[in-house]
Amino acid sequence: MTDEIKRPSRAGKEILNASKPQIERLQRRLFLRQGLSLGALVMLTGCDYGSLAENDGLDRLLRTMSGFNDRVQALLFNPHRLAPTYAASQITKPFPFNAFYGIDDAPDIDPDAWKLEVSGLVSDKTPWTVQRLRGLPQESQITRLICVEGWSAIGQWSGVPFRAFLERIGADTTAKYVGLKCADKYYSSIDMATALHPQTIMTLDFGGEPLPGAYGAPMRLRVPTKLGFKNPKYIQALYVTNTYPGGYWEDQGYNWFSGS
Ligand SMILES: Nc1nc2c(c(=O)[nH]1)N[C@H]1C(S)=C(S)[C@@H](COP(=O)(O)O)O[C@H]1N2
Ligand SMILES: [Mo]
Repeated sequence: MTDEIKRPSRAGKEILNASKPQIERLQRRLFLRQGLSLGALVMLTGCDYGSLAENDGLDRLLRTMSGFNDRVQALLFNPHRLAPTYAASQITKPFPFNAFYGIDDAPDIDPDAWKLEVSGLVSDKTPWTVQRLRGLPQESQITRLICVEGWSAIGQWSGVPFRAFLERIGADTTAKYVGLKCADKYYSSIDMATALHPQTIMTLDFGGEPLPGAYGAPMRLRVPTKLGFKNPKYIQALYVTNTYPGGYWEDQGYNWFSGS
């Protein structure tokens, strides 16, 4: 597989008419084999997720992209570029559940007893309750969650913009990473530029209702500029750090940046 992609060739302008299975294969290949994300591809080709889904030239693109890595992707990240948004009529129902286990084993957390621990490079380490988070300004988005396993789905998520929260707790926003720890032992981390991105939200509601158990209750991070696995559910603790925190899938070889 990697042998095919030694030679860089022309950029992704020539992409035409791919089918949905081809796109799904592309996502998987970019991600697992080349260490590249759909988001990076999107950045480099200048097309959005929507137009990508109607286009092709996958092998050529793979060759073009194969030399890039996390560092390059981080440099390419445009903190002002927004992920595409959708109409309410486009929301995917039923919305898929995904985790590294089956739905029956999803954590069942009492939102009234839940506390979010905050640590690392922040001045206020007071734990947060759902009620206190709901007291902060809320934002809503209809965006697409893209899973590396080859599916995507559109949903509506609302909650506290992560930037507002980080500012509120006196986070050192010059630090490199925000690490996130979940009740199911899942963990992930994002770069600070992505943490401060206007569409990165601490999600409390899904489809206008409190986040259901399957989708990460009581709080998950929604990061529409990144692939699904960088959207941790059931978050219990977060920390700001300059030490690379890794992640559940990231530590098994998935590309860490995985975003646009
Ligand atoms: N805590 C936790 N968060 C997680 C995961 C997980 O296994 N545990 N899986 C990730 C993956 S791979 C995807 S695609 C999305 C799926 O989110 P959904 O169940 O809302 O569709 O959650 C992400 N967040
Ligand atoms: Mo995923």
